[in-house]
Amino acid sequence: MNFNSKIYIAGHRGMVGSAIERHLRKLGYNNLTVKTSAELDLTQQQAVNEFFAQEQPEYVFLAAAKVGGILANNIYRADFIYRNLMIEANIIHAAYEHKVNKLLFLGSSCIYPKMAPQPLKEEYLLSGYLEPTNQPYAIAKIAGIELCDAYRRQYGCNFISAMPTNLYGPNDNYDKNGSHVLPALLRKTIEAKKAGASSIEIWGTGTPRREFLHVDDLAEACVFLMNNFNEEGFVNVGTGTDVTIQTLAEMVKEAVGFEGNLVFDTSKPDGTPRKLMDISKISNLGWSPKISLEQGIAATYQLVKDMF
Ligand code: GFB
Repeated sequence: MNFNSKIYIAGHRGMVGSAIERHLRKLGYNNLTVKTSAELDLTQQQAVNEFFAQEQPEYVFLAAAKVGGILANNIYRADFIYRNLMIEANIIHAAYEHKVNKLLFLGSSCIYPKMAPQPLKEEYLLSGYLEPTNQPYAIAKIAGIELCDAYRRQYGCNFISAMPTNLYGPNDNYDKNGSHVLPALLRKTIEAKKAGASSIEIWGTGTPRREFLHVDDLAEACVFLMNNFNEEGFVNVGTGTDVTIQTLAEMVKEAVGFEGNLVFDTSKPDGTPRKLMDISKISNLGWSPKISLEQGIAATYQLVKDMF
């Protein structure tokens, strides 16, 4: 990419897309094209084709997706597979038809088998059964990787894929049932502190381990990969370290200054026991994350502390 390249960010209102837009603008890439979902419904093939025909983007960051936490994935199973398949198939095919120079597709660490060895190496994809709570979403994201690789092999398109670990940061979703664990715990803890409550509820047993990456680090990694990676397959993007959900809850308590107890609701699912990325591939390419989990939680707390 150069600073004049025409860049389309699909999903620029979401947490990932908005972070990519902020990062690109900060670096000096200003020829950006974006559309809200009201202006362009990415599940509609004809509308997507017309948009590509008119705008002729040279580079595409495919950050548009239907996403959510463990409960949303488990309940809205049809929406998660249908919307994600449609969005990625429409954009990837239009990018091929309209001769986009390069496209970056974003997936998720839930593409890996539930019981894959840890840390998760890229080669473990499709080596076992998936976690049932997010299988529809995971299968859609695996299809996205395969689309990129298939268009590369058959048509020579330079389409690449990045698989981020669990993300958090500005523009996250704080919906009580739909959100991921980190924003959910921030909200619950802030509300409990304000209400003078004696405890907060944690879903599951607190023993699953998760890795958390600040979305600004992911945005930097995406631009790095767009400029430095041109191969089939995909690249993990994470921090290489994880914590238990209980430890995360304690870190959030500390950041918020809440002194109550943690109460575990074991009627809620734990999901995958552990999801830790092996980040040697992206490290060897020359990128590593900068924002520690402590710093990231503190910064996110400052952003949202008056929201609830
Ligand atoms: O972040 P989360 O919803 O998604 O949940 P996954 C992570 C862990 O935190 C699970 C526990 O063990 C939850 O049971 N948890 C504890 C909570 N309290 C809460 C809470 O209040 N809210 C939430 N949401 N969780 C998702 C996938 O899996 O991760 C997606 O479903 C995607 O497909 C995404 O891959 C990154 O890490 O389990």
